[in-house]
Amino acid sequence: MGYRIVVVGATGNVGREMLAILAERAFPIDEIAAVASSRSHGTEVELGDTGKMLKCKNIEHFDFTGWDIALFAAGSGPTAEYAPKAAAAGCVVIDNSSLYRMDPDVPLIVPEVNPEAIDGYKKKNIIANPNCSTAQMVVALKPLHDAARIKRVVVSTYQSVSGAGKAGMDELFEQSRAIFVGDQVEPRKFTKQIAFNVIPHIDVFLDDGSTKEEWKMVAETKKILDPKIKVHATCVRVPVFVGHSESLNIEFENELSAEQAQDILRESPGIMLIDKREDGGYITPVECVGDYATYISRVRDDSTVDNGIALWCVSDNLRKGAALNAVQIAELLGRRHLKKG
Ligand code: 11C
Repeated sequence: MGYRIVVVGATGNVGREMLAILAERAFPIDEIAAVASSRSHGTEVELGDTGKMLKCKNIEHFDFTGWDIALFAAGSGPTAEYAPKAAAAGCVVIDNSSLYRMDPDVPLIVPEVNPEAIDGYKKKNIIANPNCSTAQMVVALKPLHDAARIKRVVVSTYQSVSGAGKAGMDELFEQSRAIFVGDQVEPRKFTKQIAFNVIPHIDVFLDDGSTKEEWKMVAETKKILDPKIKVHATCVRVPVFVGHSESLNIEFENELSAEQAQDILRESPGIMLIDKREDGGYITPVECVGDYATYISRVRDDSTVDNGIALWCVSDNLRKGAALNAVQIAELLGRRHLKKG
């Protein structure tokens, strides 16, 4: 016996990955519904590469009664309208938007990091999925925090355009083509030219000069891992289609050498250590596309602080940063609370 699953936002980048990952991981499904906005009503999406086509239902008329779990990848606006209706109908919502992440009554879960926090989901029947750049970072930080207590993290991100949705991917493609053929480049989705450039700005600016993306990395890390950890983030958009990269400097309360950190990371859940200290002995974003792992490379001592290391962390932002983490939450929910069969 399996679950009745709804994917909301099934035609978007993340919704399609959710369908792919449910199929890849053979999630026990009795029935699945692809749901989207009225614009996409009737559009067909495939359940991974199973050949099974799903005709999108219109969210405005969808009744969540009797469905077990809804994976929402619909953005904050539609989520605000429909997630409470789904939750009230008894369907557990796993939401990829930022809407509920900091709600004290909604657990914010990365299964490798804080699985036990899922037990609080019944207050609202909603579980939040973190921002992609936070998810991969906390997977890397968790085993190191357990070993030596992290005091402070300084992170710079190199985030792919798929984080900004299909429009971001189209803009990188179109601008690259335009530059090759000598056409004018017009920024639309991004504030400046993204092709052959980098932009130190993701999401809106806040009063202190940081951006909301940077704030999310700080606030979400505290909620998921430990409120005592200090994080300073600089988030940068780079001309990469899929895969977010991060450069981390981590300061610990206790001693931890780069070599000890490598040994810990090699054995930790969700992590692949590729760190050969030679030409090409590290991971780049194009190599992580379609994978589940958070890859770690370039682990080295940071001699500017008493107990510090630096490392490079890369993951598929549409997978561990979004769809995979959501499906892993559904699996965890099934194991701990919604047992079937
Ligand atoms: C980006 N991290 O790369 C963003 C996308 O809060 O879920 C995801 C935004 C979020 O643009």
